[in-house]
Amino acid sequence: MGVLRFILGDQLTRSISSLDGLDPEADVVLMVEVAQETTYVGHHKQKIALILSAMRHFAEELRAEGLRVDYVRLDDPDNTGSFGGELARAVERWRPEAIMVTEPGEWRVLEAMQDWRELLGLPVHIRDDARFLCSRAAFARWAEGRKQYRMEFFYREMRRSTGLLMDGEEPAGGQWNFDHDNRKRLPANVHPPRRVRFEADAMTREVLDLVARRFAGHFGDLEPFGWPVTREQALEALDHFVTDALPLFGDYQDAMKTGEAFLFHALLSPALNLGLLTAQEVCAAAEAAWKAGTVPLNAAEGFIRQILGWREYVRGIYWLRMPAYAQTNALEARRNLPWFYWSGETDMNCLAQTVADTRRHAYAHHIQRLMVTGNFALLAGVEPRQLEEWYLAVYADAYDWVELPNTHGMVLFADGGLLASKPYAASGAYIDRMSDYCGGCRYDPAVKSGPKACPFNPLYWNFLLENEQRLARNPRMAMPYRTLAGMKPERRDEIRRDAQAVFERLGI
Ligand code: FAD
Ligand code: DLZ
Ligand code: SF4
Repeated sequence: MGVLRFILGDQLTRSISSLDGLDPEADVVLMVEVAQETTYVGHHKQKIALILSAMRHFAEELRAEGLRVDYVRLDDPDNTGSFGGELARAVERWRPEAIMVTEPGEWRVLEAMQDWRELLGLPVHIRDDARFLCSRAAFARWAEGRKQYRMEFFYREMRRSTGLLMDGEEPAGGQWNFDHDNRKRLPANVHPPRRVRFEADAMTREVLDLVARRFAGHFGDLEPFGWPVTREQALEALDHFVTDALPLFGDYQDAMKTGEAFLFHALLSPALNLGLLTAQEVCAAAEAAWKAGTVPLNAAEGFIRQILGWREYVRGIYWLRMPAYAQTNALEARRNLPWFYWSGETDMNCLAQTVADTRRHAYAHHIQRLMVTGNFALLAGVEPRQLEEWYLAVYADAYDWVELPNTHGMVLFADGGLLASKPYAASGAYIDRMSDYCGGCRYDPAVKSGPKACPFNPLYWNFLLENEQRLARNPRMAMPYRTLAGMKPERRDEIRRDAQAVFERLGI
């Protein structure tokens, strides 16, 4: 035969580079469900179901097109459980002249790929992943010679190079960024739209049964399961988002509300990261809606920045800095991850709600991830590796290339400020301003110490105290450190005692 074209579970795009030049007569497409990938972290049940169902649907689409697809299921009795093992078996079956694969989204898998040539005894061609708007090489050129990599500057370059939301050389509306308009609390009379969720067809049903049997001990609820598992469904989800939610996306981007996990967010990251949608088409859809006058500029810009800016930027940082990136621990954080991240059992209402949303949907929106679970772990000094494992496991959209920079850099400042110019540390007042969580909490965000005090308050000041040597000279931290400098030694001791009491209660 010809070439064995190996497609990984998050490469479900017809135009994936590993299929370029495919000869339908001679070549075979290989896809494998393997235990190593389903268990290298304890993925949320919905995440496993999503990936396996989307893989099976994609394989069917390729077959319907007349391609030869060799698909290995997880419960195949001869399944060896690893990419390498399944490739070796497929080479025995097909005797190809070479393997063609698109580079993976994880350093771990890329490292394993380097051994495949020797393992399999034939050429292994690794092609670039062309699904991103900024190639790894272009990002490296942008980063060269810079001391700090600021997303805002990268984003402007990307706006210029793609022409998205540009008016000639100038940004549309005369501003690059409308963040200032995008920090509203959700008023009681504004109701988020009903979201499109997709019924499981027979193929998804079979996968749901498999996951229920095989991964019963994994985190999270398996059902209701409503994620798009085909490109057709993902396009419907995109259309629904642009029509029903995008117009208010900007205004309420940072808001949080009890019982409203989705608000005006896109819910598109699982489909995007699997390859069911491209970044280019999603940005183009938002821009087109703005041009048609159905979406205001602050919403279109706020949304496009997340994808054209943040998504591309974190991917660039990941490949530029791995594997050393994951090893840093700039704030020397060593505490254990509190157990409630897995159990959801905590009397801190914001955390209980966020973990509950996460368990139920394998989803929480960005501000919940950054300012609730992320912020708490930052303030508590949780060891980066433990928090990273949690984020990688619990969200349907989580892959190392995007999860790691967000957790390690944006949330934990473990890279010492490569990605963010200051830690996103906040006390209970921020959560109170942006949500209704505090109203239903036994703690009070306005109380600074004692049994009613919101635990975020002593932890916030304790974080500043613990990191005084490392952070006090950061100009963006000048204000809180001035306040700290004005505190009496007795107040500092009280903060340390209150924070210690929180750690003891949590057993960390
Ligand atoms: P929206 O809020 O509607 O945003 C639109 C799109 O922008 C998203 O679909 C996503 O593709 C992109 N986007 C937004 N913010 C980011 C960002 N910071 N980095 C990369 N892309 C972004 N996103 C993932 O896709 N996978 C992850 O594993 C992941 N882990 C995260 C971990 C932490 C600690 C934090 C703070 C953020 C993480 N994010 C991750 C980013 C962001 O929270 C999710 O992309 C977003 O919540 C997905 O939901 P949505 O599609 O409704 O997004
Ligand atoms: C995440 C995941 C899971 C749960 N299962 C599989 C699988 O069985 N087969 C597969 O090809 N990919 C799976 N994936 C996605 C891979 O982990 C992902 O492709 C790599 O981590 C590279 O990003
Ligand atoms: Fe969270 Fe504190 Fe508000 Fe309770 S009072 S919900 S712990 S921020």
